[in-house]
Amino acid sequence: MSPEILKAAFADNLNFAVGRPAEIATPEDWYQAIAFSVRDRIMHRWVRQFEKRNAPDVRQVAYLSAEFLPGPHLGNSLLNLGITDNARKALAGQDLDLYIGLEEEPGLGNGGLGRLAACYLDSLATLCYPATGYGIRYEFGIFDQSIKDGWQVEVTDKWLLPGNIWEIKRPNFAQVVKIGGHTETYTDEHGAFRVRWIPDRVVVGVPYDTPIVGYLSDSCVLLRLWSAEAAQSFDFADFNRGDYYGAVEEKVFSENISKVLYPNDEQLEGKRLRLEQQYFFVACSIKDMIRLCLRRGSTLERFHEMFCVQLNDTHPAIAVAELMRQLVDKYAMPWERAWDITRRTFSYTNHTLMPEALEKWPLPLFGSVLPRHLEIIYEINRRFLDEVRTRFPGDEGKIARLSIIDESGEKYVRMANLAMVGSHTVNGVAALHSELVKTQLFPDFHDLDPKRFQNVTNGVTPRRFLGLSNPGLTRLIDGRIGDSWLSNLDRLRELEAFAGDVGFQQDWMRVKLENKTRLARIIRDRTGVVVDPSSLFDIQVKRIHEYKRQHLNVLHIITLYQRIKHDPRLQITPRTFLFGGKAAPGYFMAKLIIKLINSVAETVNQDPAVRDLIKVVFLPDYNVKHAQNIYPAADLSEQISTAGKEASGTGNMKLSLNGALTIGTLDGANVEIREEVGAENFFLFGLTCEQAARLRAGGYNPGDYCHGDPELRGVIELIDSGLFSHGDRDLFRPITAHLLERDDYLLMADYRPYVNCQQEVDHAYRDRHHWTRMSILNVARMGKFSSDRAVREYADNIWKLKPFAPEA
Ligand code: GFP
Repeated sequence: MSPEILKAAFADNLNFAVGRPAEIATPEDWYQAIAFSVRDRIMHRWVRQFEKRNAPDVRQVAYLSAEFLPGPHLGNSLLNLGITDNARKALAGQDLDLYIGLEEEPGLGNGGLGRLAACYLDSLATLCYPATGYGIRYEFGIFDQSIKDGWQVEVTDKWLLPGNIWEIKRPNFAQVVKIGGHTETYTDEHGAFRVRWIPDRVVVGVPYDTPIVGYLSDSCVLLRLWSAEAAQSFDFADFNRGDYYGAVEEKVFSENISKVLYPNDEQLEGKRLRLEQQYFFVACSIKDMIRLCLRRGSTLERFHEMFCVQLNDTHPAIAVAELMRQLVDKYAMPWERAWDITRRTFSYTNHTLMPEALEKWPLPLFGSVLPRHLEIIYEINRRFLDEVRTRFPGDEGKIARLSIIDESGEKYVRMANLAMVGSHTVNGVAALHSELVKTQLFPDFHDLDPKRFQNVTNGVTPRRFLGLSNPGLTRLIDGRIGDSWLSNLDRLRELEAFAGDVGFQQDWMRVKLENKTRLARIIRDRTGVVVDPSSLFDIQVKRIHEYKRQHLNVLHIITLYQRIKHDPRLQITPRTFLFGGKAAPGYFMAKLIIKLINSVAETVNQDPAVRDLIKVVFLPDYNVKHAQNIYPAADLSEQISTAGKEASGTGNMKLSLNGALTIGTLDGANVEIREEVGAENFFLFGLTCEQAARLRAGGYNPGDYCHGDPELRGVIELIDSGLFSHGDRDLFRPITAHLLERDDYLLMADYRPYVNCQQEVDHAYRDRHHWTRMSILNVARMGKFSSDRAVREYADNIWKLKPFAPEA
């Protein structure tokens, strides 16, 4: 598409869609005009493929996810359409990057899980798989984070306020969803015994569609997000009676369902609205699929041939019972047939081993929101447990563990068990994690049917996370191996040949320095802290959680601080420690860790004795947009979770793909990253998963580690002395006391190996040529971690899905 055509499109859209004369158009107006023009081109592709996508023999994947974190669309869509350069030319002299930067991102996810879903949509589109991502159009996404006096403050994310150009409302495909009430039995006209659900209320789900265009593929997939509306915006009966407030109440009540994204790590028990949210989007999505299936002239007997449905964690697991309800209650299918179709339709991805993240709903709550589903779940469970009993007679323990209903105390519905029973395949998200899913999480299900378990190691899209966010490195790589690697990441291997090339190394270092300089400017503008771009950029960006161990990183920083204070002539490699990440609003320890980071930063950054050898920065409001500036600037990637706790990680992949070396434990996908890049190009430390388990089993006493290590003791004492808290000795006591007394995440045991490993990093960074060689090799060997590879594995091994050829 030539610059001239784009120029005309921008002018047209400024005129007709935005309605502003060019002479007085603001940057926001220009952003809109460009976004509309890009959307037009995406729509053109979308419409052109309509026939192909909807052909009766085309099988589709529906990716059901309560979270999608796509990041801003404009820059990525320009890249994927291959028109960024021409758009720049068309804007002759105007700053495209400024306009791109104005876009609010849809923060419709907490972190890894939602971002993974967005990467998969990018790859599904790029590889021309027919796919729809189904989710919730939260009016308020994940909160914006600001920092006041070192503490996290949550601010409502009003991402829809400026309008959202990328979505199209489709009221004609709206669905009605029932909630609450009771069930009753009746006999139908054929004399068959049937059940119907009489709800307390109904809400309407209205879909908003965002087509996602693939990279140079001409193909699109759809992100269809449901928004809740009242069945009638006004209750006219109430209104006519003069009860205005009563009339709008129903509207407010209904719209609440898609109002806000729940942050992770909060107590969910009793969160009725969250269960309603999950059911709401699942019910709308299943009905939408049924509509499409019937529209294509198929019968529901073939539902599982037309759709494969991926459950992204347990949030959409209620889909199993909902499809059964539709098939049995509404379409009068015999139970056995309906169950066979259901089992062939669903597959389930597990993303966490953390017990508190495995969803379960108190039975009374569940029954009051979804009375019919509870009955269906009882029936699924009864039949399932009968089978188990015949295979393991008398093993009541096994039966209790496998049951969808937890009856060990207060009764719960276990959503993971429902997902397991109702799916043909379950997968973990990294090799180690998938093993732990078999052996620790679901050993009884594994005994029952080992063939059902698979692994699909996560992947990330190289388009957004290298092509878009690191144009300097992209150009450098293109210059050596051509540009086809962006859709065939294995081709990065060809860079190995240049790893020792001094000229290439210098270019590599130059690009890294440019990226660090740019980030240093952002840091200064956003926090006021001045950092030196030539220092080692040591980066930990991810949700704040004790298992991710940001506080282990802090212990190392304080260790260095202590050493510098003790020895005024000490020489160490200058470092900038950068943190980013949100803590769940109700997660006290995570919020205290943020305060600790900021407090240490305040002390260390201002102490002249430190001689600027270390700087500590907490960059507020970590999100996709900021991540895109951070990854390219990283020298060192902190992946230091307690082994066995991080299912996979994807930040580890993005950082390494941008040339950062990893310091990490043998956890999640770190294990595979290390295998790929080579042990000599990875800084490994810490307990393995087995060692951690043995240590715990043998009676772990964290205090012993502290008492036996004077340096560690000094660090803890320094925190407790009030040095970082203006004399307040109690402020951080919950952290230090927990470390000394319980230390669930084994920081004390891993402290010394970590600090020693950091010393190796310090030495290694001094040999810049060798470091750069390792950095090049890291990038060259990251091919495996493309989301294209992951999506192909899902398509081949789980979904049995074929790509379709888009129109030329
Ligand atoms: C979760 C897991 C991560 C994993 C992602 C995607 O992330 O280890 O990489 O899912 O599979 F914890 P969060 O949503 O919890 O960030």
